[in-house]
Amino acid sequence: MSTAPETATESAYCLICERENPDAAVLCAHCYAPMALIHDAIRQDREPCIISVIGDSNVGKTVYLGFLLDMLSKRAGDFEAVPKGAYSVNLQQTVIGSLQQRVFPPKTPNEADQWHWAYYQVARRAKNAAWFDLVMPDMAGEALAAEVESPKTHAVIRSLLSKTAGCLVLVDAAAAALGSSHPDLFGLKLMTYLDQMFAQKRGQRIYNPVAVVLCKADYCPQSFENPRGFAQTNLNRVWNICESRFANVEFFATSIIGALGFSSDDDGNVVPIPLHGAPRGILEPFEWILSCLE
Ligand SMILES: Nc1nc2c(ncn2[C@@H]2O[C@H](COP(=O)(O)OP(=O)(O)O)[C@@H](O)[C@H]2O)c(=O)[nH]1
Ligand SMILES: [Mg+2]
Ligand SMILES: [Zn+2]
Repeated sequence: MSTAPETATESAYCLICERENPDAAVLCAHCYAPMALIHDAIRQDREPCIISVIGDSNVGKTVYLGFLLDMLSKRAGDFEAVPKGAYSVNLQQTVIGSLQQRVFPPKTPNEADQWHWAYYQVARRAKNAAWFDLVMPDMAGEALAAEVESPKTHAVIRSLLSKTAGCLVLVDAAAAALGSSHPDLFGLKLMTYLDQMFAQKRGQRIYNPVAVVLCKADYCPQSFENPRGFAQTNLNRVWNICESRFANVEFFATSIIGALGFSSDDDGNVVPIPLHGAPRGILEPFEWILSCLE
């Protein structure tokens, strides 16, 4: 954990990129991460415990995060969640607001300064329960893809993941079920990248909890019954690297849509219309990660 040197009473060091910022800054001027992460952890005298969400472009990260945050802030599953700053509520608002209008939320921009860094402090509603820092930069998949292809293009992603205690890896189960090898191959790249980031000693398996989340499971309901079996069949490369390198991995199916309709936009492209929201399997991966870290 980075702490400010004794002399610097008027500056603080960003937890993610470790660069200096004025003490009063709300967002880091360099990587736009929430500065409350460092201030609150120091004030509460505890180590930050970061959980992050990653996945390819278009797998459903924004939608998933929006629903997870909304459920947490409504105290679902006996959690207590405190949003830190208006920017944390924005993501949730965009997602829930869009779906009420029966459209999917707009795509996340690629520039780091337009990412939604959502920061929630989460704890179970029990006496003396530990607090967790749910820090989720709703990053564009392209940025992640660029970093995974050639490490250090997006240093922020690297430093975030190196400080991450647990990770949710989202994969497009609908595309995988249709026979596309892309979700499996991209997932394999992500897992390889995580393997390098988390490795303590060469050859040792990774103990950080990793939840592989099978998104858009409404397209392939069989994944709800048996997520592990689904992954082994349709995401075999991911399954294999998990078996050989990750000691703490679990598979979950997720969907936020009860029924889809289809329409076409002005250019004649088919666009899916979410007719009604029916979130399923949203909290489970998150709960599982917490139970591993507690
Ligand atoms: N059927 C279905 N489609 C989804 C679901 N979640 C996301 N999608 C689709 O995936 C697209 C991309 O979602 P988004 O969250 O923006 O992906 P991101 O690029 O990973 O942030 C949406 O526009 C929807 O068309 C889901 O649970 N079910
Ligand atoms: Mg997005
Ligand atoms: Zn920073």
